[in-house]
Amino acid sequence: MTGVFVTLEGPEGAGKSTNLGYVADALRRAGCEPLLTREPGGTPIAELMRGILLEHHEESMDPDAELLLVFAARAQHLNRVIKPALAQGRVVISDRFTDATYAYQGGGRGIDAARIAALENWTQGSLRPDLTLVLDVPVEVGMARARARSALDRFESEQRAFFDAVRETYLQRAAEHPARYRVVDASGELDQVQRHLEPVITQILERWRA
Ligand code: T5A
Repeated sequence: MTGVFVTLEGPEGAGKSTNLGYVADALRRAGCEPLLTREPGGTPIAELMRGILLEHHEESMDPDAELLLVFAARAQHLNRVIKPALAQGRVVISDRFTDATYAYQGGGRGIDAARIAALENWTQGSLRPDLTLVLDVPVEVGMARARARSALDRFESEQRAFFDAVRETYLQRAAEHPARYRVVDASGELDQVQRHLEPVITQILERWRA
């Protein structure tokens, strides 16, 4: 793979979608047209799976079913969209990827990380993001933003302990693998957050040109 694979992660309401647009605009100004995508989703079939994952259902979703559906959507997305774009040398920026599975299904639902790692290896082989940007925000700040924006989806309707575990898992993973992760404080005003993104944008461009 000759392209650059970047993922944006963080708890609910961290500002991933907002800042993805900012990063993409900066790359375009530098002559790099990134492929922007998201998980769960990113292809028509994977977006159908996203609907099942995010919508409320009368029946509660079994955590294993949730985990497998996340990876089913990922297999579709990876093989139909991400890998072909990387093979063409493009910068691919995904709004969430497998770190979200460790955070939500692992931290939040309590599924053993080894089971997630087994599915990660099966679905992705050796492919991992080149750079993962974690937008970190306290749970109450992120949830206030999410509530102000729209009705809460199935994940956003979880309890406080779930979100604490999600945030904690992201920070733990970033601390364990500092070479791949950049943690940015996303609790401040947008222009302040975006100033912190400048070194990340430079790093993406350097890798893309290398
Ligand atoms: N999921 C996903 C799993 O459980 N396992 C997995 O493996 C994967 C891949 C969908 C859900 O799926 C789960 C996790 C998620 O719950 P999603 O579509 O990324 O994932 O959904 P959310 O995380 O819910 O994304 P949001 O759209 O809610 O949050 P964003 O993208 O982080 O935030 P954004 O940019 O939309 O901003 C939210 C609001 O805050 C404002 C924005 O204007 C917007 O109104 N805002 C700020 N306001 C003030 N100051 C700032 N600095 C601000 N930044 C943004």
